[in-house]
This record gives sequence, structure tokens and C-alpha cells, in this order.
Amino acid sequence: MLKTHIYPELNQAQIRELISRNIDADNSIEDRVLSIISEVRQNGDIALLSLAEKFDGVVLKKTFLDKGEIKNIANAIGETQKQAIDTAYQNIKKFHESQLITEAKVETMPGVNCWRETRAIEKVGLYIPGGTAVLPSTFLMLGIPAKIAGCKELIVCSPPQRGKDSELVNSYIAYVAQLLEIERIYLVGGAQAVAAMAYGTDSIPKVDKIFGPGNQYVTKAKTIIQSSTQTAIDMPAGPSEVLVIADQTSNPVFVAADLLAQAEHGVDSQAILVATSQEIIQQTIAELEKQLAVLPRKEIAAKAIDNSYAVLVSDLHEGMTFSNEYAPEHLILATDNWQLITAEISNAGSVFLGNLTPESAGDYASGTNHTLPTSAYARSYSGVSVDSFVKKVTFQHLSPEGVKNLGNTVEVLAELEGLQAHKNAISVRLQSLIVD
Ligand code: HSO
Ligand code: ZN
Repeated sequence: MLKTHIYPELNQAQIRELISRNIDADNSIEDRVLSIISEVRQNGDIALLSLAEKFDGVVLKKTFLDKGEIKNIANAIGETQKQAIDTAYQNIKKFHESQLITEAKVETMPGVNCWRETRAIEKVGLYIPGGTAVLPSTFLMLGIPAKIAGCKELIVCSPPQRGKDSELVNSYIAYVAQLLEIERIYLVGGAQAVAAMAYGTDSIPKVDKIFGPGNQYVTKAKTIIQSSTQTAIDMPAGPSEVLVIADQTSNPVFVAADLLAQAEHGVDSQAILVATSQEIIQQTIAELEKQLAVLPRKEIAAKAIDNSYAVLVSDLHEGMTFSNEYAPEHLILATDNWQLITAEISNAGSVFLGNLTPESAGDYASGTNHTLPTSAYARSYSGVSVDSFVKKVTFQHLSPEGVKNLGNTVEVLAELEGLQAHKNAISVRLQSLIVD
């Protein structure tokens, strides 16, 4: 069970050691991923079909399901599940629509106008994992902002599931595809999906940016194609993690439930408890044991808990200092006093405030996005949003007055850099105005 570290007794090296995670990406993974990428580049769809047989154990006739096939699979979904997906869809849509902001034009000098406009990334690739847990919620989190941004083509890849033809994708994934008006679901998983979307095959268009979480192979493939093709990626993704800050106002039953919600994602997930007293830690551990014992995914969760720890801090402010050093993907302030410390948050992917706000709310349905920076990337990356699916293009226009006002400044700067042609480009215009 959770080992406890006492924050004031830790030195800098020990803190660094505690917050470091998933840095040593395995080289054997890189070699295998490189060979999959070259197989897909050489043999395209044929390679994808043979890799589906090899890795997913599914013999496919073609690489995708079309609209009609998706509709048939989606029909199997129950009414309760449909309504829950619809509610999540509406909330996520509502929240993300608020991110579409038009910026004002700025007249930096009379006659010199500058502004930015948003343009959607045309073709985006969405990877929906299908390993130990199939996540239709991830499909919502990627598809909704892509549609709001105005992306023209959404290429969706998800590994084929074993079973009958009517079960090649999970019915919830099929239903989300319908909500998002997706034409095809490509039955491709792992590194081969990333390679196919980065290079294109006969059936799969090459995309401009690839989104979505995945296992170590998917993540490795994303980092490789990012540096070797023009295709961008959303962010480097590692195992999911949560950090919970608790004080005497927290409820150990809730805190343990939140830690386990994270732990059940995977054996390499981390669930960190930062608490202001030893008593809170002991009570939470007792609850963890109780709740863990009856979880269907208890084997996975127990391993993740073994990979986690507790930190005893003197007060909430010290807790925030550690949290900022850790830079968690999810930060839960399990305290009635959350307002005291929110201004101190500098590094976190998504924050859950107070005792009644579990991470699960944001994982599924409150409206915020659950595709977030892990492995301390919250220091420098934001989670996925509408912004992730657009570029911001700058524009400018100079009127005759603008040329007169700005001309001499540009001439002097061009001259001091020794770039005569740059100077000429403005001088010829200035002169044309004098002649007129
Ligand atoms: N906690 C995950 C998202 C997720 N949880 C999907 C359940 N389904 C990463 O933020
Ligand atoms: Zn989750």
C-alpha cells in the first residue's frame, strides 16, 4: 500500500526522483515500431490487413467500416447508454463551442492594420484505443472539438475487435461515429494506425495532425512520425495520472474512490495522495483496501497503487508546491478550502475543485476535455481543445498612410541588418506615393 514521504524532510534530489516518471522509453519498442512503419509505407493496405491478423487476431476483408455498417452496429446500443452519451455530447459541445473566439483587429499605427484569423486543420486523424478498455468517451473528446473547429476530414482509426462482423467495433464507438457524422471507421490499431495516417495508404488519407492516446507503441509511433513527416501530433502521451490534495475537510471514502478511478486505467497509472495529516493518509489507505477488494479491475488497480505514493505536507500551500513540481495530468483539490489555493496552481492539465467534483465527471460528461498532458508535460502543454484543431493565421494591410508611417522604420532596420532588398521593397512603395 501507499508508501508515505514527508515533504519537509525531502531534499531536491529526492523530490526529483519522486516526480520523475516514464522517462526511460524502451528502445526495443522503437525498433519494432520502426519496422511496422516501414511495412505500412511499403505495402499500404495489404500491410494493414496482415498486421490486423497478426496483432488483433482478426481477418479483415477491407480496412474500414462504411456508414451503413456503422449504423447497423450502432443499432445495438441500449436506450440508457444512448441518453448518457447524448448528454455528454451536449455538454462537451457546449463547453468547446465557447472556445471559438474572434480576435479584434489592431491598428498598430494609423494605416497599419494587423489581425489573426483562425483556419481549421483540414485533415485530422483520431486514434481511438481499443485495448483493455474501449473508450467511446475519447472519441467524443476528440471528435467534438474537431467538428467545432471546422476540420474537413476526420479520419478515425480504432483496432478491430474479435468476434462477429457485427462486433468489429464496439456499438458505443459506432454510435458516437453516427453523432459526429463520420463516414468510415478504419479498423486499424497500434503503430500501424499512426503510420497509415501519417503516410497515407490506398484507403486511408494522409492527415495533417494525429490525435489520441494509446499504448507505448502508439505513443512511440507518434513521436517518430512527428519528427520525420509533416504530420503533427497533439501531445506526447504517457500513462494517465492523478494527484489528490486532501486536508481535514476531505472525505477518505471519496479520496480513495478517486485514486482507484485513476489506478484502474492501467498498471502504469499513478495516483498520488498529498495530505496535511498522517491520519488522513491512514484513513484513505484503509478505504483504498476496502474499495480495491471489490473492483472488477482490481489486479490492474492494485499494481498501479503499488506504483504510487503519499506525501505528507504541513499545509495546503506546501501541498500545492509539491503538486506544481509533479505537474499532474489531473489535480483534485479534495478540500472545502480549495479557494485558498487555486491561484497557486501553475502546472496541471485539468483541475477538479472541492469534495463533490470527481475526475470521472470530467473524464466523461461535465464538458471539459479529458485528453490531457501526462508525465509532467503539464508544465508546458495544454489539454486538447478547439485550439488544437486550428492554426492562427496573421494578416496585415498597409494603406498609403500606413506605408508613410511605417516606411522609414523598416528602411532603417533593413539597412542595419545589411539587407538591401528588404529596404528596397518598402522604399519603392514610399517613392510611388511621393510621385503620386
Ligand atoms: N482519465 C482518462 C480518460 C478516461 N477515463 C476515459 C475514462 N474514460 C484520461 O484523462
Ligand atoms: Zn479516467
